[in-house]
Amino acid sequence: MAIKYIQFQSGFGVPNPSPFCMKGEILLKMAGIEYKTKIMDDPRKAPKGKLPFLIDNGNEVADTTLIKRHLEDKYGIDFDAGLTEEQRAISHAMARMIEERLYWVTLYSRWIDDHNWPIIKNFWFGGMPPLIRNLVPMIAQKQVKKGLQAQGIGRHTVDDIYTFGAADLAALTAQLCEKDFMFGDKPSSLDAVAYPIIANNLIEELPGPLLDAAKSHSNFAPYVQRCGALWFPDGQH
Ligand SMILES: N[C@@H](CCC(=O)N[C@@H](CS)C(=O)NCC(=O)O)C(=O)O
Repeated sequence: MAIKYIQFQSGFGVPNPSPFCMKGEILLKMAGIEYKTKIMDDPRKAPKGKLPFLIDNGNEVADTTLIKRHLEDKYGIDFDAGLTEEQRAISHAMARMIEERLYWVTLYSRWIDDHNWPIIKNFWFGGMPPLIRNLVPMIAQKQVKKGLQAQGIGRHTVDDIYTFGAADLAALTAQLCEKDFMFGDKPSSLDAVAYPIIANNLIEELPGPLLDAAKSHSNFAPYVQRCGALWFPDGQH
């Protein structure tokens, strides 16, 4: 029985507007495991209130780090085969940087930024019945604000937040350098984390300091194209 992979809908010209949903799907593709995608709109219905998650033979695995571990343990995959211990350590640290900070700056740029919020609001909630079309996004935005405060990033000035994000993108452009993938000519687990966040920060429809920073790195656009051609040759899924 094929694995069921539950994630958000596509949009904004990227395979998924959620970098975590892209990551989980790329891991499945890298592992060469058959899966079927199911779209879920409301993450509150997910086992841990966040997407993505997968169901493998009745076993629910929620969180992309646990999905990665599940694929490694159950199917004997080593996403980082060929990397040295030092490279694995760098990969681990960079993945944490992306997921624990750059992701939050990206979230801020979408849900708090005055220009981008109406676009995001329309994307996620525009299809709702008129009576709740304004109420639900207001509640959801409040939740995101709370999350940004709890994580810590929301306590900084706008300038500092975007400067943190730009520094993370600068670290990624330096790591990628002239290589095809983060650690050479073969993709590894860091590409499953880096490509989604870079692609998501190159969305022209969502302008701002993060897009400017991402566009200033000339190796990003070809990298996104290369990874997209490899994992999402049809554009979306
Ligand atoms: N640590 C989780 C993070 C997943 C995550 O943050 N998903 C976001 C979408 S990118 C989500 O579902 N957010 C909904 C919410 O927080 O209510 C993972 O690695 O899967």
